[in-house]
Amino acid sequence: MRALILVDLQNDFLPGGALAVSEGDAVVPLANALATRFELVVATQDWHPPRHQSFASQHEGRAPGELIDLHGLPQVLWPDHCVQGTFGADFAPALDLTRVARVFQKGIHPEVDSYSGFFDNGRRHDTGLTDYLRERNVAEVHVCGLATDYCVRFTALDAASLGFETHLVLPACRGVELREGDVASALDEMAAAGVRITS
Ligand code: VGL
Ligand code: ZN
Repeated sequence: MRALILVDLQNDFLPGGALAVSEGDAVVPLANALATRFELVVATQDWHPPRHQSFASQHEGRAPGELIDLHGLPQVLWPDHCVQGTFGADFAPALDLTRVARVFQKGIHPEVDSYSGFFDNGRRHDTGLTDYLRERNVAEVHVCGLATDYCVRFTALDAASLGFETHLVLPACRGVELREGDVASALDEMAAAGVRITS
């Protein structure tokens, strides 16, 4: 069985959102079209409590884009985004949710960020996605969404490390590109980990 994983297609990552990804909105129609070609479609949703520690606003004198140590893990500080229950955390209105069998929320623990749809960045909490896919005999996953250099990257890397044959649908991804080259190095890293990049 093959599954499609739609990563974080939420208002805050679209142009005009709190953590806008350039051309993020271009991904949505592609995701809708892809979804018709898979028997199983799941989505991840960045879903932070209001004072999540990945927010620069929670660290005196810090600005978005800065790197800190958060309980022993490197943490990029972000603008407040995808706060539970807000418009920014909602899925893009143009996303066809009728084909999404289940949503996996992440980033819910205030003290640790969670880029991957499988585990948090410290690999302490599991979203349940691994078991969900294994119970349905999924052997192959295709990943797309936002953002290529953060949540898409870590979701694909975890999928590959868990033994799923993992494909990245590159045209249906866009990156944050905090620093120039971040998307290119993310693609190199994924390819080196066995992720197949489809264009
Ligand atoms: C993401 C930064 C912070 C993402 C989520 O969806 O790629 N990036 N939270
Ligand atoms: Zn986040």
